[in-house]
Amino acid sequence: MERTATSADSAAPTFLSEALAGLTKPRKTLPCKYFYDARGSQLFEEICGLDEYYPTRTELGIMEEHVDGMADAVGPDVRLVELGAGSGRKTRLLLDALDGPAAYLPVEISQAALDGCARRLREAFPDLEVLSVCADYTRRVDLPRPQTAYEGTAAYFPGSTIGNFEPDEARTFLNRVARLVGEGGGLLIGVDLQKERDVLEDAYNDARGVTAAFNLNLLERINRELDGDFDLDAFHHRARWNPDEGRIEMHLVSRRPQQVNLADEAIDFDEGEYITTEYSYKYTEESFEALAQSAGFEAKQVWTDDREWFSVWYLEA
Ligand code: AVJ
Repeated sequence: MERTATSADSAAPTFLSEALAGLTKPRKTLPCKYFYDARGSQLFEEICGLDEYYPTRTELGIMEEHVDGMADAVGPDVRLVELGAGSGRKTRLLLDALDGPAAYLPVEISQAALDGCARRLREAFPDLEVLSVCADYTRRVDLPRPQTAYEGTAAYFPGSTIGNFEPDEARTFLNRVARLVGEGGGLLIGVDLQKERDVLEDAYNDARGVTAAFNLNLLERINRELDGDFDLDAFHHRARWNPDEGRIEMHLVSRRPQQVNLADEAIDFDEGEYITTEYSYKYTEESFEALAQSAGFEAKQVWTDDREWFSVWYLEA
């Protein structure tokens, strides 16, 4: 069975409106969700395999060691909603361990990524009901009802993508998820932890420059899709740890004074002026538990690796 539900929303902002809004602010920004076109998604997969980029392999290691405990926490016969469609490796581990999940519902804004995810999952779990939902999970999502009877709803949000939200947005988002899964529902979520500066900064400044290419691809995408005229050689990638805010900040720094045209706007850059393209917040166990609680979740269990570099949480609404 193949069905795709789409939450169309005519009031939704577009790439152009969001890019213009960000680039005309006194402190220029671009939303990190636009990193993930075909090339960006490919570069991100490459980042996940880099020596310096510890989060992916650390989270996978935690999953491999503790997935049975996670499956126990989630419980039997759930409707499993994944927020974002990844490469599917962690998801397959989880689905394998879960006791008779009733259905799997990937929620993903990119139709292509969604299709790829659904295809791989159907291949790996031919008996599982897979219901694709093409929607922006940061906004309201209506979930389709599986044909299979289910006990409750659990959400899965791996990869520390929660770190891309600022604290207020993270709280709003988690509260939305709490309402989505309903009282007694759960959220299994991967959260990157604070650690020494060098480890953090190396993870976002890899020696091969893959993260730099990933960051710069955002300008290439604006040129291609929005008819912008960014000179890619006139910007460089930078990532630094801000210990006061507890976040990695990714920037695209202008190498010289320049003007960039986008739609009918001329955007001026000073030398050294930068666009903030991503925040990646890192939590402590205490700060994440407090955040979860403030969003209407109770932290039921947390799993970490030996070095306590990454954490996976089971939260209950
Ligand atoms: C895993 C998507 C949250 O913040 O680490 C990787 C993306 N950015 N390298 C992260 C990312 C630069 C990322 N997320």
